[in-house]
Amino acid sequence: MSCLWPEVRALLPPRDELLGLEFSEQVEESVVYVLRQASELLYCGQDPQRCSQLGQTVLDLSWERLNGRAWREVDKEWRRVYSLGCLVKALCLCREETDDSLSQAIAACDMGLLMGASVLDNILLRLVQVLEPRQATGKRSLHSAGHREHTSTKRLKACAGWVPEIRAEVAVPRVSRPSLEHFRTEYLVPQRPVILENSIEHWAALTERKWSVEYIRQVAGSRTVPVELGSRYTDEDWSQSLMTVDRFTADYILDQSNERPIGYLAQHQLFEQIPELKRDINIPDYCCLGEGDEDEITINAWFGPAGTVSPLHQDPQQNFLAQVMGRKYIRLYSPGQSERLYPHPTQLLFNTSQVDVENPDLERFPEFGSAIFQECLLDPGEILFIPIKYWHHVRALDTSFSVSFWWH
Ligand SMILES: O=C(O)CCC(=O)C(=O)O
Repeated sequence: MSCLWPEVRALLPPRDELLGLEFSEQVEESVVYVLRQASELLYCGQDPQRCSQLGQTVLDLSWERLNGRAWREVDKEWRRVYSLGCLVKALCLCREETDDSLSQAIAACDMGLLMGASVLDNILLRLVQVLEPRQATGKRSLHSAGHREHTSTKRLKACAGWVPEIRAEVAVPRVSRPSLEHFRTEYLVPQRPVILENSIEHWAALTERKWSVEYIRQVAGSRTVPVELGSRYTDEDWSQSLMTVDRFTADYILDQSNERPIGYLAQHQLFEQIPELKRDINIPDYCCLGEGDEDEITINAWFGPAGTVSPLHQDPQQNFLAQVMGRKYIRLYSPGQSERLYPHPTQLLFNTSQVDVENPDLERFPEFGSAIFQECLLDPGEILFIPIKYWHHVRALDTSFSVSFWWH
């Protein structure tokens, strides 16, 4: 294969002065100085080791700023600095051109994409797109997926294989490819949940590039993503960790042992980070009935093994939950039932019920027994419409990939 560096170099501005290393006074001059030194070395190609050290210094300093306060309070300038540090690191690794250094360079880009701000016309994403095809896919075997570092002790629940029977009286209604008007008047305006059948069967994710664990590994195996560890986010030992998709699938999905822990790739940035997956799905046409613009729609990925649970909670937007792989069991309660659902009293979890829907403690939560609900099994190719603030509890019955669209 041809030498990598010229291809990588072509992504960069022709001269280092064009890197845009000007920042507001939020960023200390000393950090900018280190960044400038690193970029000079990068452009003249001298002393790669020193360049890499300087890049690491920028990363360490900006990482502190990113993590020292609540996420929304982090200044965007520091996120730019972090992304540029990731860029320097990735570029130094590209010079080495070994399999290992390429994986590390992709990981550095992903860290910038996840934690930083977009710089230089999304250069980190463009760089990944150059590096990805260079990776020897065959070498990314399950064994190289990395060792386990997780600390979660939650194991797969013994109820694997459980498929609930849905009684007709409580089943969510189904409709096959309704017209926009029919959906609007019958479901959107009265805010009634419904399963839309035959509405996404044309998606590439369900046809020519049919999603499977193997396919996801092929497309995204070397990418670093955040994974939720533990059975549900309300549990005390629940945590989050960053790992490659290869490692996630190896340790949390493909591992057949009883010791397999629970991990969930539940992410709203995945499709921005990995456009190769986004091209396989489409925004449902019904979203045009909302008031917001298309670019205001949040697209979330939910990829995990059988047994992942999203505990009963509500969201402030309309939701189309589209099932691509595997089945899910979903229980729904209207916002009118809120008092019987015992939302957590804390600000952080006020949108989440304290009740474990599948094993309710009726002594602590007596009203829950009389709450009215609907439920369904969602199959691949189906979309569930969840109106604004409708409470939903979701359990994956199989290895599952769902895509949800939050819109208004
Ligand atoms: O699929 C899941 O586990 C949860 C989906 C969800 O909560 C949502 O789309 O808002």
